[in-house]
Amino acid sequence: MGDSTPDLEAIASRFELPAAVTSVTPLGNGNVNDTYRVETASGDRFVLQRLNTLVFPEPELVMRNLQVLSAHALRRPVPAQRWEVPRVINQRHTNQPWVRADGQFWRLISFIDDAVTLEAITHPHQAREVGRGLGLFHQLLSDLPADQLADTLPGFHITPTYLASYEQALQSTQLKLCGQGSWCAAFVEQRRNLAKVLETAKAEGRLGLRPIHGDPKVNNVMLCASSGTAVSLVDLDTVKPGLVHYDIGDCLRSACNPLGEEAQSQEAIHFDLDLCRAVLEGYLGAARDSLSDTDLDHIFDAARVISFELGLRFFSDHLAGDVYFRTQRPGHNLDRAVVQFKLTESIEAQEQDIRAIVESLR
Ligand code: GN1
Ligand code: MG
Repeated sequence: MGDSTPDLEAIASRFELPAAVTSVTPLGNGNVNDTYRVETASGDRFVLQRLNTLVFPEPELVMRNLQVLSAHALRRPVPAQRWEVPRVINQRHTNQPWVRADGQFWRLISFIDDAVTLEAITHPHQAREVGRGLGLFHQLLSDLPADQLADTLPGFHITPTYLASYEQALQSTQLKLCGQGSWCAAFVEQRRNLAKVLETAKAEGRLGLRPIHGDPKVNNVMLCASSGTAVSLVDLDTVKPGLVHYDIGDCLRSACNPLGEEAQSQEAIHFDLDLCRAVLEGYLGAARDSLSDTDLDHIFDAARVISFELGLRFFSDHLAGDVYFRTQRPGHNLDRAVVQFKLTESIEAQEQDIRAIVESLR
């Protein structure tokens, strides 16, 4: 990322807008990109984002995936209930859906009005809607061939690759492990075999590639401000071919952790079974038709391995000096890793109950 402060209003004004820009203010709290809300004199709102090109080295491909997704959604029948797919806005007088300024990559997308996001879930009703939102998204994309999307982030959610990077980070770190750090290292050591569970199922042909969202955590599901129903999935940078299990696992690890991924009281972290049931009811209610029995067999593994994987990613980044995820304080990524590993432990301790929930919803 460049160090100079960009002129956000000038960048926003280079896109095709209905009226002059009146304000640009920070929006949300993503760990990778920078996001702003743009307001115009006509009262319209948009989302301006600077893509982190260290994470997304080919941002044009990210944009192309977004356009393939929007075009596909437009070809589908209009859903009975409100459901919106964020629209890409082009640069003024061109068909180019991005602006490059000072080596930085910017894009503008439509804003989902009358909708809110949650940082953590406290009630099963919210969990059901978050699950339903992901289910609608998967259902919408279930007839889009995965090869129409580019792989914009090779290795993303390939857990064995993260394990290999972790080993490198562990060997080359300047940090001396003690306390929480030693606990995390021992935690990973005991679970080396877990890392390959989904990749083995893929390699053996038991699970297949489909278009996925890639990052369906709770705060990427927009809920109607008045009714609380899911109306959109946002943050579409990680849309690409993958296993729907990466998404199901990511949604479960995020939605069933009532204390949230930034929790300070790590001893109290737990995976909540009532929320798990609600997420899966919502998800399967919308997407059951697009899943095979084998897909359902791997839901427990998905929740376990994606929680473990995110812990591994945070821990590796801590060891590497916080180069990937944005941090607010020293040790932030280590704390985040502990939260995900505690969540993994809680998932493991409740394996029979989680499998029983999936069975009851088959
Ligand atoms: C990152 O930037 P954000 O918050 O949308 C990350 C996800 C993680 C998430 C954890 C491209 O997403 O994979 O699950 O942080 N995105 C990327 O909060 O690495
Ligand atoms: Mg994201």
